[in-house]
Amino acid sequence: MFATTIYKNRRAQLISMVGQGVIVLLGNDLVGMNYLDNTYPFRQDSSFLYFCGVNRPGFAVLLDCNTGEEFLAGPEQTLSEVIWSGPRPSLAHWAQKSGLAHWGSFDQLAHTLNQVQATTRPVHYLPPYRGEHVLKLASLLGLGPAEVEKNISVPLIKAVVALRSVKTGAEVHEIRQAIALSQQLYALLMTHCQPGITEQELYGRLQGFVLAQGSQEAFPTILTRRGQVLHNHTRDQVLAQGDLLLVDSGVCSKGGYSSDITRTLPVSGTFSSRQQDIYEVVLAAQAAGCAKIAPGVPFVDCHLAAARTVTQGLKDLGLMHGDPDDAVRAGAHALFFPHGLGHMLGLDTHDMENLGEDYVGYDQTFKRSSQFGLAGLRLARQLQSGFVVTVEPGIYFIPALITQWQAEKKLDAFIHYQALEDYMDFGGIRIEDDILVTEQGFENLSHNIPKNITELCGAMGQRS
Ligand SMILES: [Mn+2]
Repeated sequence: MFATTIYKNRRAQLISMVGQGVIVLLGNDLVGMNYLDNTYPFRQDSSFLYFCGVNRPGFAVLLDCNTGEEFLAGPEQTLSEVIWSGPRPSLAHWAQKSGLAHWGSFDQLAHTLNQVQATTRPVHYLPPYRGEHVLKLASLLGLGPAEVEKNISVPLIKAVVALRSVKTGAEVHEIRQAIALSQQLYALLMTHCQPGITEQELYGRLQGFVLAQGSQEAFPTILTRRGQVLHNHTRDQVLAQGDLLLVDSGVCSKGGYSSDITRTLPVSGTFSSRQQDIYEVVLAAQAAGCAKIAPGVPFVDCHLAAARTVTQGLKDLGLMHGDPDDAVRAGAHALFFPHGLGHMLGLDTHDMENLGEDYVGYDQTFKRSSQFGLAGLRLARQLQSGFVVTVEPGIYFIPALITQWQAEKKLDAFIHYQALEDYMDFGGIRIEDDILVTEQGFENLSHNIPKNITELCGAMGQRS
């Protein structure tokens, strides 16, 4: 947990931004896998963690924007729980740690909410992303589940996004801690990635490391020789000479902040010349996307700079043709780079995505495009100092997509379909780093994780 004053200040800002009514923030509960006592690993709701710091299941907080009163609702441990789970800190302990003056039961919380509902004062809550949250809100507010979804508070969403988007030094420190673990993790993977090992065994080594460090995966790891499947979670392949292994993974810091790193490794220890050509284009696209990063720059411009570099690079290799600017405007690069350049990073890997991607990444100035590829861009709006974003271009050869576009002769003024026939078994390459936006421009927080070809192959050359 951070110092108590940090949580008090965050809540005071939130209360003043929302202005009137009451705010309810729900923490997460334990969720049963196949019966109630057999639970998934606990993960606290990130907004609750941000404003209260309590990393335990079963809590909620009520903030009164008119009076400034704050109330923590949560469980008091029963004797049976002490017997089965051991003694835990009390509700009063958590309230004090978090700087909350009042605490009590959910019944008291419901009673206060009912009193507010009898007036014209609004009750603000965030979009529930778990069924349990919908039911809890429905019960607390006397609403049906469908009404709960309809009455989410846009002013609260906007205030939370404004606060959580800009990371303080203490938050950036947490992200650096997560990245430091990722750095060790990739060093380990580079040591063990070799022909004959299975994806599953490498993943087991990854998980073993993460658990031994007392950390958690920040999201389900992608570890695959079929990198063209963007979110491939199967791990049933054996790595072979000449394969590329794409690993997109993140871990949590002690405070719950995330890293999000992708590296693409040559299983043989060196790239073939064809792999090296494509790899260099992705690397150049990442550099082009990063080079633009500074406060005031719309992130969509970084995305388009990377897309243009992908296009120019593929043109130089004879896979695209025509004017690169026209090609990017038409969206031709999206055949190879069908996703956005990156997203916000913080307590969540896709930070605050549960609040609505358009509230996080777009605003009145930047509306989401409907063009294939650009439509997947999670962050378009102007960057601010203190944002942490990922920059993760890729080039993929997706046979199903190429085949369909080719059949439609789609954008064939820009795409050399015949030359692509040799690339149907290429796979995919993505390179991802975590970038802090600074007053001067940017800092690559994960620059120590090898990615240029000499460093990467050097690190893989150390294999036992
Ligand atoms: Mn990412």
